[in-house]
Amino acid sequence: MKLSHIEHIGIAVKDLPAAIRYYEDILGLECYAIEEVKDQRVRTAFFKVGETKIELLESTDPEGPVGKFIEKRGEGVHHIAFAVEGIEESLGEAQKKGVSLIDAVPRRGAEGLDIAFLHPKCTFGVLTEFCEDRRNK
Ligand code: CMX
Repeated sequence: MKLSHIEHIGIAVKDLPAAIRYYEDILGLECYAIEEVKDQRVRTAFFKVGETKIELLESTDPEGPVGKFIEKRGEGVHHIAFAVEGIEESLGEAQKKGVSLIDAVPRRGAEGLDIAFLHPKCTFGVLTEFCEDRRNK
């Protein structure tokens, strides 16, 4: 499997504008994109820190993955996303080695990336995402 870097860290928040203010006013980062991902029932805000991004996630539906996460566990780190080369092969390899996949087939996520999640029960409690940018390929 080829993981090149941490593409982003997803952070669940209750109030997107308030969280954006923290990242901009206190940490001095710039929010460069806000995007609703209907399929995932979230509104996202992105910041760059070197090669890695911070993705803030505000739920648009209490029954969606982030809505349920906040209800159960409160705000905080929701997932870690690794940039991979060959997302299908990486998923296949993880599955062969006994990891349960949430997405057996990649789907389209924020920023037009192909994304897929591994189940946190098999990844030591950290929801893990693979993503691959194939927009210009
Ligand atoms: N990190 C770690 N553990 C998590 C978790 C997370 N983000 N979300 C849920 N869990 C845990 C729960 O705490 C629960 O543990 P216990 O059984 O010990 O209580 C267990 O997983 C099952 O949780 P649940 O509330 O019953 O939730 P579901 O089974 O309905 O769903 C999950 C859990 C991870 C399968 C689901 O959230 C999912 O499919 N996630 C992938 C998609 C996603 O998260 N999208 C949002 C981000 C999109 C984006 O980045 O654009």
